[in-house]
Amino acid sequence: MAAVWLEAMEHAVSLARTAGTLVREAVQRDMKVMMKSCSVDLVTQTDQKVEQLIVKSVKEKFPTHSFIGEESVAAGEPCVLSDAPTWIVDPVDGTTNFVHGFPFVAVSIGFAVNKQLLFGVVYSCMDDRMFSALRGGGAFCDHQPLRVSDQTDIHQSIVATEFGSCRDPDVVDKIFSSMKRILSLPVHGIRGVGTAALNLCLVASGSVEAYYEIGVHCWDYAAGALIVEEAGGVLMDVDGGPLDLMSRRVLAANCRSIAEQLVQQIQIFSPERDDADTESGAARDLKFH
Ligand code: LIP
Repeated sequence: MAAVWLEAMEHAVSLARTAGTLVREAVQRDMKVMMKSCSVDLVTQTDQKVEQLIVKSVKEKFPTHSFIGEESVAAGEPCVLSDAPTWIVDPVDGTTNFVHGFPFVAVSIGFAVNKQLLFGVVYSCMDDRMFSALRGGGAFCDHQPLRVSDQTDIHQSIVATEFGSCRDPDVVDKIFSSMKRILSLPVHGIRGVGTAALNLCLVASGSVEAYYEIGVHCWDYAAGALIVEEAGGVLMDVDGGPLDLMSRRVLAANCRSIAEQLVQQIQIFSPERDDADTESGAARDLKFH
């Protein structure tokens, strides 16, 4: 691995810790909550402040690198994954949790070159845990190696998923229908902590066997996806095809057979791709409430 990528990863770990401290401090205070695409898609000044801090620092240290950030895209920046070294950042993953003081919030930093993820860093702010993975170098939580569960029987598994932030009735029906089918397999349980990044870290840690979601964004799952892969897990699209970072669909599991059985149960839908139309990001109004 080139020294410059290792340097970038070290910088990402340090930035995630600094950002996470800001997030943890902000939870205690009053916050101004704004809406993005709809009334349940929230953003706060902390999301914006933390992203600005990360962008500024990355641009100073690695001026030639590209950047995809949740709040930059919301403000109209393009969401394009080119071959350039690209930082893919969610400053506050679990914004709804953050707003409500529900204690699962993460800073997520993925890094790709030639469209391939090279490292992922997920800092769990509320319990001060640093998850990281470097391609080919394994996955770790606070320097302890991570390994996915060795369970191969889906009936003895926990599956993580989320309701997401789309309230279109057809989408809500599909989400419930998938959950009902999976629950009835049966599985031991369905869980979700409200952040894609931490759900993926739960797969990597062996606490749940799988996680899937449709409607998330690349900044929610880029870093966690590599952490799962490096912990020995498998990644795919919810339709069983290869994972696509721009498709807004992710399925991660401890083993291929559990992933493939979930594919049979998931009701597919296709949100607009992250790279479909950068105009839609620019057109988003932020509404205060
Ligand atoms: C969140 C994701 C979560 C999803 C939410 C939201 P945010 O990201 O991590 O998995 O269910 O709808 O997209 O907006 O908190 O960064």
